Amino acid sequence: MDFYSVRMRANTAGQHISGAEDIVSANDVAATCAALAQRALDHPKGSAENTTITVEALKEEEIWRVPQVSIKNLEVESPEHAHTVIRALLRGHTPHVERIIETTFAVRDMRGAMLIDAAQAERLEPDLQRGIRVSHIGAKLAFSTERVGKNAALEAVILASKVAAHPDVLAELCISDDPAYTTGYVCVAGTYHRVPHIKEPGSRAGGRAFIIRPGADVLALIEYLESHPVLVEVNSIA
Ligand code: PML
Ligand code: MG
Repeated sequence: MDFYSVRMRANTAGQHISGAEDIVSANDVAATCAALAQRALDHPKGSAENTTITVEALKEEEIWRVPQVSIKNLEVESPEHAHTVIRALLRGHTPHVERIIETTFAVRDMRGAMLIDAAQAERLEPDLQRGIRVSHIGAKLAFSTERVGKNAALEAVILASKVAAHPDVLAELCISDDPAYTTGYVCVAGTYHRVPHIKEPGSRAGGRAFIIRPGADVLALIEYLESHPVLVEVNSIA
């Protein structure tokens, strides 16, 4: 069967509005393009002025299939409590937990994620403002026509599953940059820990940090995250 990576990016006057993608079979390309185009028009940040949709043929044998991470919903009462929980989850993977948490809360408006070396807490992305954009990812059901609406949690689980499948990624910490979305997550050892109240409502803080195994081949990792096609076998996001 032929598969295609279908990716949408939308902006207004150069400001990023929306981005989404899937990997689908030839029969679903047209419907996926239509759904993604509509999504850019209906975005709560305002109808996008410019939408670009890319359709790229993939070789079936180059697509990796990875399992979905399992999900654990944590009971967290406040941002202070969230900090304690994040610290406990990341301890054991890096001696620089505090610095990594601080950095992840400090960044603003990055398009992609930070790569942070676990041993030194140094940033490894070639472009520190852009970061690394995880792409060429799909789950067949995620952005199908029945699911035109944005589902932040489902999309985050799919992205985290691609990231976690790489052996050089030890952990991921994510705080949504959406001021109204106050649930974040820590993904470690194949489990996506949902962390409610990770920040105060209205806060513009937010970014993603991937904590990287010391000695990793960073260029190969970036190539995997940005360009290697991965289909996530989604089972449940409950
Ligand atoms: C984002 O805004 O891209 C991050 C969304 C985090 C979703 C966390 C969850 O609800 O599971
Ligand atoms: Mg976002």
